[in-house]
Amino acid sequence: MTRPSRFAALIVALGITLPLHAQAVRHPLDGLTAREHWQLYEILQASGRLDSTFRLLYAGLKEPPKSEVLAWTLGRPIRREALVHLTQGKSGFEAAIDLTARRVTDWKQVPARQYMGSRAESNAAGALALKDPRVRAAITRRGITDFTHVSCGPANNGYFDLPEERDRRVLHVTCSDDRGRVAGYSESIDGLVAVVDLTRDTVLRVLDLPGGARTGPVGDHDPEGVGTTRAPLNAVEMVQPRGPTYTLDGQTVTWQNWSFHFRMDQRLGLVLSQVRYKDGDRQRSVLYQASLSELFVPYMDPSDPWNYQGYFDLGTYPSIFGGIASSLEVGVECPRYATYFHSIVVTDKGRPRERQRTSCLFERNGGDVAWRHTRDGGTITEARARTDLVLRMHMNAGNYDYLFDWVFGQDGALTVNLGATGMDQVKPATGTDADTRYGRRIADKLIGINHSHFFSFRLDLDVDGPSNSLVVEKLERQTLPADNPRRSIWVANTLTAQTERDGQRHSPMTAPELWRITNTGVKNPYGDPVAYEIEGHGAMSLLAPDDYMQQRAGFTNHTLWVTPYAADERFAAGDYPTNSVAGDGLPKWTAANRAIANRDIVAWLTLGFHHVPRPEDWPVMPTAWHSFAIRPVGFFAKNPAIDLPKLP
Ligand SMILES: [Cu+2]
Repeated sequence: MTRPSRFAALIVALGITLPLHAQAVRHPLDGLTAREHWQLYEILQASGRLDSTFRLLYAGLKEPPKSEVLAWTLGRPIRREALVHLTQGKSGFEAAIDLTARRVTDWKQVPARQYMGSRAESNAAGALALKDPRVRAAITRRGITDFTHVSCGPANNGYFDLPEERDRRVLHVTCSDDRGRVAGYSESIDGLVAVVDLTRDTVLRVLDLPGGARTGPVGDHDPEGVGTTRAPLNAVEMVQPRGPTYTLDGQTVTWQNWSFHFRMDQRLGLVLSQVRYKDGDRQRSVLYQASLSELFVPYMDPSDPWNYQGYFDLGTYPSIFGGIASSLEVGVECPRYATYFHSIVVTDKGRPRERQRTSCLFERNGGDVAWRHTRDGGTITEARARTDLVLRMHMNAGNYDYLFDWVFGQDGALTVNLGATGMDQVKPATGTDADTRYGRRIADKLIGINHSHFFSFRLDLDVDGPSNSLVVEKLERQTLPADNPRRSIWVANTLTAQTERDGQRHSPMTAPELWRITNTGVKNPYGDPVAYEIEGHGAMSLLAPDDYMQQRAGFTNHTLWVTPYAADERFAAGDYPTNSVAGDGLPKWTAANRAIANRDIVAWLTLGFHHVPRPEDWPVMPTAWHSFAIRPVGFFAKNPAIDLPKLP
């Protein structure tokens, strides 16, 4: 190993930033470069399909076929294609573009009400509501006479397949008053909803609920308004004076025995591909690909507009958020010595816009132990310090902020830590018992509404190759014969999932299960098939099966799903979850109950949690962590971290 120069060390100590999009394409799964964004724009324009009303909502890499990527080696030609979502007039479209052949290869209309959201649409819906005399009268009745700072916008993308909604873009719009505010969300004008049909540019109805009186200022979210801050700590800082131990080749990272490729997608965020582990002389495949697939947040208040609030954040908001990844603050959200990566998002007329520092990569030694043992009566301790490699992204999803850490361990485990912070959605208190039926008092005159968060992670595990199976180990009680002093033990009963229905799993506390993705064609030294286990904070919906909102987020029916690999099955709630019909995505694909044993399979993990807000969640929530991991099970012959060196 060569020691980095003093100059290199200095650069690293201060943190470096790399614009992913300015680099030449080096790998078939690299994200679109800025130049490629302009290419797709030119190709779309030349196709004659655009009129002056077009608005691009998403542009990203259309991945080459998996077989092609697996067969690709450095120096061979790279197929480059793009996928674009756009609106034009009152319709949404999805286009596939071959950047090399310079032509549009696919152009299809998105179901009329299901295209992604855009700021322009939100503004249009808000403007329609705000000029409606019924809305203005209702606002005036609440004592607001200065409309200068009143604004309206869609609160949700709920859809119940009601006659007024079918084939129409119908949004429930609420209004707020920004007057006197410094930061954060404006005061909601409670009990007032305009149901807007953007297909016909009309306000269908105005709901002005009794008791929906203005209840006064709701407090601010300006951190400066918090008052005095406590004395700062003496500095505690991680440093890595000799620079990182990982190497970067384009967007491919090599660290310890791990290697992987990553890119930033405007809709999915971080997409990790070709995750491998070097085991002696062998480069062993663990994952072909892993990423978030969808995020769903349903609220639990029966009154309009709350009953419409069920957010599919990835499917609806990539354009409104300007890409789901937000900029990271150096030294606060990642260590100063991290490598920071810029990425780009498409703006509505096709121009690529750089978002700075949307991901970061760093090694972390948090003072933790990889393994230790004390023997000989405590006189001899063998211990090794643990270092992780962290790839991080923060997502700003309106009021919420989510942190995603992909953590590579020296023990062969890959852990995803998911932090939820940001702000609760609130409504003004009424002072009646109803306040705490659907939420909790979390600040003066404020109710935080109950809700759930569900994340679907798409995990295309290829454990020592694509041909894998799901093996379920059910931990079950075994009663023992009378001649044994014990009455019972538990045993792991093994089931190999044959079809998708076998692959739909839950793991309640009372009937725990372990889920292993195994390769029966590759045995470890002890004669057992190699495997990686998926374990984590699974959660399931508490909603009724005939609740339409639940049916639109059918991926929350199960903690684990396993499907045969299909290139066009990427989004757990369907390609177009905005105002979608029931059952799209995983429930639809798995209805055929396809075979999943000994073939290329994809695991879908639903991570989730239910949230009853508390005063400590206001004005900004402390970060709450949930996680899952994939861990080797018989993949290695022994603890792969046993060779960690002693610190000098
Ligand atoms: Cu929450």
